[in-house]
Amino acid sequence: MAEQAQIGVTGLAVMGRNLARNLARHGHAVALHNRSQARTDALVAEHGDEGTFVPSTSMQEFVASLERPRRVIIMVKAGGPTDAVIEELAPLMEPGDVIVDGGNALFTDTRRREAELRKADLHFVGTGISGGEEGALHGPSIMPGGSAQAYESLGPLLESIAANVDGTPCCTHVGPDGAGHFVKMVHNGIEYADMQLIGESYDLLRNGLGMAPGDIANVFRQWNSGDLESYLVEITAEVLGHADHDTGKPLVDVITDAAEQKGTGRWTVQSALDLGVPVTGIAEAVFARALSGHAEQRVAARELPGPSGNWGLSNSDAFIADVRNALYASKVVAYAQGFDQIRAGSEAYAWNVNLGAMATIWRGGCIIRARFLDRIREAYDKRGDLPSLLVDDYFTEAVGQAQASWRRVVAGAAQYGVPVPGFASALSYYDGLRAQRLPAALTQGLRDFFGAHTYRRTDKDGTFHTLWAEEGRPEVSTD
Ligand code: NBP
Repeated sequence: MAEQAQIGVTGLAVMGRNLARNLARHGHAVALHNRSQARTDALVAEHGDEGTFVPSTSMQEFVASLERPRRVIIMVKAGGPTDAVIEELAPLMEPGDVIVDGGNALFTDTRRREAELRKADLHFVGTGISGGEEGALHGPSIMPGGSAQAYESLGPLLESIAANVDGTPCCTHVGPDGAGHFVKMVHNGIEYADMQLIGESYDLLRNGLGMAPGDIANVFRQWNSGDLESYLVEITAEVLGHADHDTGKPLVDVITDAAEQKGTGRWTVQSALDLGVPVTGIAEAVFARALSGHAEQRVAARELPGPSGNWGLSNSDAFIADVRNALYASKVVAYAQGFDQIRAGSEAYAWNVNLGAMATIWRGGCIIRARFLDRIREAYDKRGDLPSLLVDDYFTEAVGQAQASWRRVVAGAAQYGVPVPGFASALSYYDGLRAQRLPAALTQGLRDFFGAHTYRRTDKDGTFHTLWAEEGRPEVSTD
């Protein structure tokens, strides 16, 4: 077969199929392959008129249909299937060719695959793609890792199909090897935190104020016109405003209250533990989903004593404003923590990730797209080594203004029995970060007492140990 396709996609389930269509719609000739032929045939039959597709029945035929250097996007189930496809594909490729994994791979797998394929002079580009199936078709946010050389060949193609905000594509070279998948992982972690905080806001308005879902939908609709403007807030209004076709009840009242997870939130927290970055917002969100799924425990605990959750409030406008401010402040904390994790990962793996650029490519196409990402971009553009988003002037002021509301909401939730793990831990993180002195000094004292783990002093250099068992408890220098 003549070499005719500029890029190929193997794996034509929802994501691969839509990505291939997006590429074709942008004028790229796209080679198609799927393990089982039916998906390839269906794509050509249903959408063949959208652009130039070059279908194939085998991997050999697929590779032969690509112009050189070959560019292949793998869009299969992450894990074993990705390895299986690489095993079949790589021997057919030649030095300089580019293999892209667009699935939700664990970044350490991407590092392993990249190192392995580099030995054969193949470029392996682990690429985060966010936006779900709609994003894949109409413009996702794309986070490619891999070599700069691979990006030269691949970048223009990916940028042409990515979402675009103010003339800037939501796609940029993130950094070497696993950087793209790492950033996508943290993106998903932030998505977990954001959804948890939105859920807590809903719960407060529902249980604290006794509002109906349809009325809460209107509140979210209003919030979506200000600082909180974001895809997730927008679709919250849609979900809350939707009535179940069968029963006529609000759909949210018919859906089982046990949230599921595919694992990227958990990966984010596991990585954060390794890196020593306190991503409390993401962790609380992952654990809140886990708690929601523990049906037996929840049934057994339903009669535990405690307040009912109703605050008996008279001024609903003031309360709604408080919840809004608490949501905003907690969101800033969650994003600040996520960006801290990207910086820590970048340092640990020498990726040199530009944090402002990550905020830029998340402004469109992806699930956490939001107006305030512009502010995050500005903050990191102003100061690349910003120690925390919270100390950027804009966010310091915004969170400062939200603070009284935030404290009222968290205190009230504790008093009236509404679970707000996201709001409460975000506020504790904020207070921990700004504390003049932390009880960590006592922790060090205890560690020295029971385990001779030593401590440092505020007034002189070196490490010290108190001889706790000796009379007079003398202190010795351990340097
Ligand atoms: P799935 O994750 O459901 O995977 C189905 C595809 O994998 C099919 O093409 C299937 O081929 C292929 N496949 C499997 Br399963 N095992 C294979 C093997 N051993 N060898 C070759 N092919 C194999 O597809 P998806 O939902 O389109 O997602 C694709 C990737 O994109 C995943 O990694 C996913 O995590 C990621 N992602 C998904 C979303 C989303 O919203 N769905 C968003 C962002 C990223 P077959 O047709 O022959 O069974």
